[in-house]
Amino acid sequence: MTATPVNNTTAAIQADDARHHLHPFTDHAGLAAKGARVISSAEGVWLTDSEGNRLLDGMSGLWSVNVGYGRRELADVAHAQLMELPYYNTFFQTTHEPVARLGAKLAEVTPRGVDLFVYGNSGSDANDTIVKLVRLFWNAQGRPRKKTIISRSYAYHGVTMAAASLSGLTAMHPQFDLPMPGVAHVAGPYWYGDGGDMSPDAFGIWAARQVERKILELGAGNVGAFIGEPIQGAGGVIIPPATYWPEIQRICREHDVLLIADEVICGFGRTGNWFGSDTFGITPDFMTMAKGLTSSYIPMSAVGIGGRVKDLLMNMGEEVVHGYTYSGHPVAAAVAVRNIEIMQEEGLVERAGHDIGPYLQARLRELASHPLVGEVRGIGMIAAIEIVEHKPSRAHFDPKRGAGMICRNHSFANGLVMRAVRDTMVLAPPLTITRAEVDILVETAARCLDLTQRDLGR
Ligand code: PXG
Repeated sequence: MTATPVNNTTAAIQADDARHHLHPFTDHAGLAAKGARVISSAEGVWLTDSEGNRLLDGMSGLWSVNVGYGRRELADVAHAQLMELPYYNTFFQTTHEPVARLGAKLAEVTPRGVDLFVYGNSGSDANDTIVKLVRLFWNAQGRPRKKTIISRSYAYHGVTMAAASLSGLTAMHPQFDLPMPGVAHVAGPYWYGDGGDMSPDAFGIWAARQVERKILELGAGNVGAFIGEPIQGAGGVIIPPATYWPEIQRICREHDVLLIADEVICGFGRTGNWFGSDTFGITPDFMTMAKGLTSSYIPMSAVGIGGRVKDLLMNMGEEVVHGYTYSGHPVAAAVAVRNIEIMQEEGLVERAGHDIGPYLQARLRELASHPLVGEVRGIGMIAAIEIVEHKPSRAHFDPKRGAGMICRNHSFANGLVMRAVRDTMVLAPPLTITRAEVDILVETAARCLDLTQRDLGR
């Protein structure tokens, strides 16, 4: 018997995909008409598509393949674990070695005090877990009204009901009757876009005080937690002024509000330290981790818990009625442990903080003199290039002109994956990128800015 031949031409893959696959955040008819780009393989920082084109992945997949593609050790560890114990649950007073080792490994790298972990499969479900634990915590304190969670504009916390509610990208709400009750949003610390005449430091204090104003408006007795990404990633790599996080920390302490640091993008070396909380001096009660936890080789998320919430959970004397079939999946846990070990063995976090990160940032700053570039910002291995029409006033182009999308399209056509958030080009390459590859990235970005300028007729 001969096997049915597989039609794996680009067109055949695109046709199957268009017929049966509803993509995330995608206009289905529009994509079906033009066909999705098919990515076939990857090595290091390079993707190869089904037509044989090579692309430098300036986004690490989705801010997440921190150790780069093609790591045989991660495949080997997954294979070995699949053979040894592909699955067992952690519900009925059982555990297994990979999940136990992962907790110990994570505790080595998370900020001091954060050393209790709950596992899931995505950043979204991890944030939902946190929302439930905030409720559990305040219920256990006999303060059942202290439940509202304050989030910010430009925030991205995921797409499940609670996580989408926490997200501050307002397009995520109307289709789904969100946000759900118990979530309030305030302005995010986007100085370049919203800071007007204020200095960055003054704006940082102003933005933090929006949180305090909201707490006072709702009553501190009704506010359970504040959630923030140390740097807002999907919202456009918004780096808060230096004054912001210390003031947030003070406000949370003063009003007895739990602090949630969503480290899904910032975690695992992205900002040049293990966590964004280290970079900004944040002491979180909860940390959301996903993406870089396994460098996305396999889905996994973790919630890190410290302080009084940890003390409560460790000593409740009753069941915490929560958990997924795949909580602490052994294969994912084994990959996560090895991924963190690789980062430690190769000093990738130090490299992001002190070597390749500063090099990337310095080279990108050269683009600041480009006529279209209002600001280049970034730290470690995360960066943004903000396209503006008028530099002195920081005025953007009319969104209808799609400046960011034009630049993004040139970028893909020129062999670089660089994303557009509104008119801000965002970058987050693997922590393993070489200097020569950074040079290619920056030179391609410069060329794409020129082409964008030409298309905009400037
Ligand atoms: N928190 C943060 C800070 C994130 O960036 C999530 C939570 C949700 O994780 P999951 O695993 O449920 O997707 C994210 C995810 C983009 C983009 O366009 C960013 C994310 C996801 C999809 C697209 O930049 N971040």
